[in-house]
Amino acid sequence: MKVPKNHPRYESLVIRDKMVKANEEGILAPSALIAHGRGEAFDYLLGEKTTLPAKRAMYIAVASLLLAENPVISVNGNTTALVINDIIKLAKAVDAKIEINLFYRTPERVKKIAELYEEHGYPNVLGTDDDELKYLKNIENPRASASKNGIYDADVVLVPLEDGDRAEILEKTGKKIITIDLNPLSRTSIKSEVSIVDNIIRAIPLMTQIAEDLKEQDEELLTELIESYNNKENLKDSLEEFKIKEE
Ligand code: PTJ
Repeated sequence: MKVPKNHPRYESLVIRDKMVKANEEGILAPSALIAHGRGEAFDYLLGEKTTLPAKRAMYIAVASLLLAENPVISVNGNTTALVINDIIKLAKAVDAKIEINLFYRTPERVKKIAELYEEHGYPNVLGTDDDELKYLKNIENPRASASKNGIYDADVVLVPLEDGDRAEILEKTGKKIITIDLNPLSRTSIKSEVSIVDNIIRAIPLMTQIAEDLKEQDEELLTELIESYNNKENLKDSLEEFKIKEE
C-alpha cells in the first residue's frame, strides 16, 4: 500500500505496512499484529515521544550491557520486523550477542528470521535449530529454552517486547533482565530489573547513541549510576506520563 506523505498518521501507517509485509513473509507470530496494535495504543497515549523516565532507564540499561560479561539481546518476530538494522548496530555498540527467542517458535520462522539477519550482514545469530539449546533452570518448557552460549550463559539480557511468561522464567534465573515495553503495567515491565517504557523504534537507536557516550566513561561511574537507580520508582514515573494532558 502506498501511504500518501501528507497523511497525518504517515509514520504510523508506514510502520503498519512494514508489519503487514513481515506477516506475509512468515516472520511474525499469528498474534503479532494484535501485540503491535496494543503497542500503538499505548504509544498514542504517550504522545509518541520518549519520556524522561524512559531515557533514565535506557542509561541504566546501556550501562548494564556495557559492564556485562556476556550480554545478549533477545529478538522475536516483531523486533526483527521493526528494527533489525538498529538491533545489529546496538549489539555491535555494546558488544552483545543476538539470540532468536520466539514465544510461538516454529522451525520455519526461526529459519526465516535467521536468514534475514544474515541478509542484513549478521550471520552469527544464536538460538537457531542448529544451535545447542538448553533449558533454563531445568524448566522443561519451550519458553525456557535458550542458547548454551547465549541467554543460557548470559548475565544481562535485553528482551524487548517480551511475553510475561517468558519474562517471569528469565527473572527467576537471577540474570539481569532489561525490557522495552510500552505497557508499564505488563508482567514483563513489572518483573524486569530495568523497564524501558518506550517504542522500540525510538528506543533502540537512542540506546546506541547512549552507548557511544557511556563507553567513554569509567566503569566506576557506570556502577554508581546503576546503583542509584530504582526501577519501581521509575516505572511509577513512566505510568504518570500516560496521564492525558489537555492542550
Ligand atoms: O515472535 P514471537 O513468537 O516471539 O511473538 C511475539 C509476540 C509479541 C507476539 C509475543 O511475545 C506476545 O504475544 O507478546 P505480548 O504478550 O502481546 O506482549 C507484547 C508487549 O509489547 C505488549 O505489552 C505491547 O504493549 C508491547 N509492544 C507492542 N509493540 C511495541 C511494544 N513495546 C515497545 N515497542 C513496540 N513497538
